[in-house]
Amino acid sequence: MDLSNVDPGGLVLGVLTLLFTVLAGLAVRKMARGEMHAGPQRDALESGDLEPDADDDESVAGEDATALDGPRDDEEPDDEEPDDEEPGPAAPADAPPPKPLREGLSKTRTGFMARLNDLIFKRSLDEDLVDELEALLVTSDVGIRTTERLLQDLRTALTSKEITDPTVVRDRLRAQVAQIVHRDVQPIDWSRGPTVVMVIGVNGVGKTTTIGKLAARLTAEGKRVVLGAGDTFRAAAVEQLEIWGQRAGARVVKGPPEADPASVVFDAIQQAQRDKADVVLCDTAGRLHTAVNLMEELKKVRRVMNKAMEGAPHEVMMVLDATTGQNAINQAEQFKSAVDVTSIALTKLDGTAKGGVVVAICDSLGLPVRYVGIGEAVEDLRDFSPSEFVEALFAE
Ligand SMILES: Nc1nc2c(ncn2[C@@H]2O[C@H](COP(=O)(O)OP(=O)(O)O)[C@@H](O)[C@H]2O)c(=O)[nH]1
Ligand SMILES: [Mg+2]
Repeated sequence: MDLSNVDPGGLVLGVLTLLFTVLAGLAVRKMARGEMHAGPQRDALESGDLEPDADDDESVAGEDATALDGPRDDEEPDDEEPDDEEPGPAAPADAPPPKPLREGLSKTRTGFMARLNDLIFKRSLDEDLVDELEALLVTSDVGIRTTERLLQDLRTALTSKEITDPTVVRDRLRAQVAQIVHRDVQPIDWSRGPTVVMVIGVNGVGKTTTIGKLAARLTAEGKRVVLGAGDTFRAAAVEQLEIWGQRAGARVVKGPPEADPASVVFDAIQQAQRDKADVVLCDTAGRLHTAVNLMEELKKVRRVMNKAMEGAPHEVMMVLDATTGQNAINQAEQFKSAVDVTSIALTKLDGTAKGGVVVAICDSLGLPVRYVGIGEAVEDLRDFSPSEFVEALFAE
């Protein structure tokens, strides 16, 4: 063969083109394999035979994860302004100072305290007053059993006409309420690297919002937070969590549409371990086709969390909506029998005149109330302080 006719430049170009084609082909095949990796992992979780450390660094979590400060380049954050239905946190820069708890309780205060004052200052202090107080407390969602406990001492004192000053009635009631809501609660230990919190509760109680507020607060404290989008029942729930995650600067780990929630939280915990995160907050569904399905799913999610990290979840926080009154107690009992609930977050105290439910919850569930929600903004999630609550409730 006579090589003198071959153009050397053309030869080099030809070889380079060939090399590029081969490399591109390899890359495409590798990407396709990465996508398909999610299937077997989910199947393994479903059958329950996934070993704790079975996942490797090619976990699907990384590909589905989104983060404000992390590897996120597929979406424009500006497109994700919250709408009226699913509001995000208020902008911290021009946010007004946090409203006092007393203001958040204003509906309860006018509903309960005004009626209490009406009763004790306008009626004679005798045993009939006990019946009136009983009716007031029960209609404020304190619950019958708790009401009886609260009024035990007052009943004796009023029947024997021992009390002559109305303010004494109020002070004694206040002392009784304080005694019931007071608990020595250990704060959450955030130093477990990561501390895993499973958030549960029926649809619409405020799980996602509470997670978002908590995430914002924890990242503001300098903690690294990962959110697990375990409510895969509705696509909107994942989007809502992503909005909060973006605002808070927390990575959101989600699965493909209709993913197995246990798989998503597994990935979230593993991602958090890789990220050396301090906290994983896992959202869950609150509604499935039947309550039995929901409870079974939550049990499975809990089991799989423990496979991802021994000891997880460290906290199972049940979110209750204060506006649902005594129903909230029934919900909590139902969830408690399925998963080991460790604490309560009580939302929407601002939206009810029946804040007495706090007293019933503290009295009857045997669980600490960790947080209360008194509005939709970030700063409206408060640590529940029993003394502050009693003070705000009984303030003149
Ligand atoms: N007023 C008020 N609204 C709240 C509070 N917490 C949550 N919400 C609202 O309750 C609605 C349902 O909340 P969401 O987090 O989506 O509930 P989820 O279905 O349990 O996740 C949303 O419109 C929230 O803004 C609160 O403390 N106060
Ligand atoms: Mg939700």
